[in-house]
Amino acid sequence: MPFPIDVALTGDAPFALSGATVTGDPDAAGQLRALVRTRTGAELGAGDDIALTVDGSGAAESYRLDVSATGIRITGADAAGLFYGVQTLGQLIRREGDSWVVPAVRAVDAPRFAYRGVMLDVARHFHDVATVRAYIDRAACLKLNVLHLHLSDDQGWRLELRSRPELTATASATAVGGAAGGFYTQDDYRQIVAYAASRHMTVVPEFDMPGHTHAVGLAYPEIAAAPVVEVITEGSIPVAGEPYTGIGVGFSSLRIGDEATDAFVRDVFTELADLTPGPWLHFGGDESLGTDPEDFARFVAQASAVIAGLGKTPVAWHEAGAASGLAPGTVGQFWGFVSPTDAAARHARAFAERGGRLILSPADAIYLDMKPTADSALGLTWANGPTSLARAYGWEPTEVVDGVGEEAILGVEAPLWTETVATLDDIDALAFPRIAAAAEIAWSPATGAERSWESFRGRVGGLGPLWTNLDIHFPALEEVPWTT
Ligand code: TNX
Repeated sequence: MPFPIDVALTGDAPFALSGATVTGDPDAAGQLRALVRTRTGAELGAGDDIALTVDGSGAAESYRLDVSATGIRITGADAAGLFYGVQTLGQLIRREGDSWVVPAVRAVDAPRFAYRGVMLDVARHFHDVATVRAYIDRAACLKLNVLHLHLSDDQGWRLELRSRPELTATASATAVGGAAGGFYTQDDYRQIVAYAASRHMTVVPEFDMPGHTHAVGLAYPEIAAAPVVEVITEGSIPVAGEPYTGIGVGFSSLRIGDEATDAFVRDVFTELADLTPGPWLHFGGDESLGTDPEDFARFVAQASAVIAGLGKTPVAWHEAGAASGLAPGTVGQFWGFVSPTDAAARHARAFAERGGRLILSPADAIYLDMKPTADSALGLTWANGPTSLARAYGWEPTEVVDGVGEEAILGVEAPLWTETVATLDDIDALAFPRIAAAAEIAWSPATGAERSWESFRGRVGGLGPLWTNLDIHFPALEEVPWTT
């Protein structure tokens, strides 16, 4: 999981893990040792039963895996590919009587899409570095390679900036429902980025603008427009200058066309670019319902140009496609439904027409914050929820937006908004097992004998013991035949 391009049993006897040894790439060997220890309790010694190599040949992130009765070889095209081969091996470990074995298989594997993401909203509820690391581990073992961090919203600003210390000083203390807030120091953020890199994940940071900026107004009232409370359909009414702890959206906006706002945008993205080694910076652009459309277009042109000028690729939610001045090459993140409205499809296509590509996050399929079942205690339902695992699995990226085919698709991302999500257990309860559906859609070939709901649900069920060993508190959805 996700299913490989090609995998077959060889007919050989299985490889016995008891007393086995490992050699080769030290990072991958360390990761395999930890995985085997977690799964079986056994320690791999030093020696060449299991050989882990990077050989530089093949597609980016690809690997080959050969298991026979006498040894295991994993060869990655690059370090990421080797890491993914180790994850596949971890999933193959099983009990046979009293021992742990790996069935004799040969696999050849590479990803379909280069961008395979999860998003964590750390603004509605703050999630500390330990929680983010745990989420990175969960995503990486499913061969996901991007962590998008939603670092600012109406409820709080979550990253310390040297150029703008007022943001975290005045606008980070609270969260939805009056929960405690928090923020990442620059060291925290660097730690997250480095930890993600060690699991072959790139961090895509987002400061959401020009809407979703009520918190900015706590620090800089002069650049915040008055709240447009008429647009709120859910949650409490905001008051300018006071922290917002409700879950309403769309009411806030920066004041556009003001020199102080321009300076703010330049400062925050310049510092974010300095802190971020990855190629992408996300500037939001969603649900700016309280922003005049012409101002919105002006803002999108400006913010995307600032980011492009910093040598980064701008990313924005699909509404930003409405702006004719969008910087060429900006990546769009589509969050409409699997059958989109005309406007959502048109806005998404606009990115491709300007030389950018699309990240697909159809809300009624892979929004991890939708309730998985009607009786689930956590989650929202606005995106045609509850969203079953079957629905999360049953969509194809090239069939969502007319005119946006394989070439125009950068990848797939599963967002987890956190209005109802306060702890790692909450994250597990909503992300699992649907995160596996996102991973398979992002990684595996679109078609093949095992690309079916029946195969998928069986393979999800087979991961139950591994996820339990990894201390993932997944809900035992009735859609899945769980292996116990
Ligand atoms: C819509 S999707 C939002 C978020 C909310 C989410 C809740 C998107 C780009 N914006 O502000 O948190 O719905 O599901």
